[in-house]
Amino acid sequence: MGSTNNAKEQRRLFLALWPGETERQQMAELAKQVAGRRRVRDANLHLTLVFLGATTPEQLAGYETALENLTMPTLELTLDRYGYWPQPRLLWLGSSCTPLELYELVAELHRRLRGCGFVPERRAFQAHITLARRFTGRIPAEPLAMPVRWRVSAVSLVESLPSPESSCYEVLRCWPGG
Ligand code: 2AM
Repeated sequence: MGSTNNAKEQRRLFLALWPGETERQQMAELAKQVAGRRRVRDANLHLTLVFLGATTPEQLAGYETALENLTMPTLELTLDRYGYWPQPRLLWLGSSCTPLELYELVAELHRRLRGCGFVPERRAFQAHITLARRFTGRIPAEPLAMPVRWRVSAVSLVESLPSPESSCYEVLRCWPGG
């Protein structure tokens, strides 16, 4: 029938800030220090802005149209603290002072996506980079001695692809200018 509700046609997608190599290496080093072998793969480190979930080709086309002409200021994030969420046992890297512009960017993404039927998550956005899942080690209480400074100027559309060990992420395109 060619139905787009066919699960095979759906792709698991999210919008994220995707680190450049320098920041990725710094994040990866921290993950190695605090989480050792339980850490997220280096190549998977990112900051999710909006989780789109299972997406049909039609939804994707709508989202891409909605995000055309997206502009964003250059943001500088200072990643200076660790956090831990006990329920998913998730150890993360974040900022003690998330810039207002980042919240505004997420609100703008929601506004554009709502226009084509996307229903954002109800829980409040909390900027974090997952360093380890199912984490059981010592949770660092002290702030980072050397914060990671991360200048971001683009939003990436990322696909989560299943792989035998953990998900594998592929950047499909970026805004602005992708
Ligand atoms: P997490 O790292 O806090 O688990 C790909 O799964 C990305 O989307 C991850 O960064 C994940 O965040 C994020 N995400 C947000 N909401 C999600 C959801 N409901 N299910 C799965 N991943 C979600």
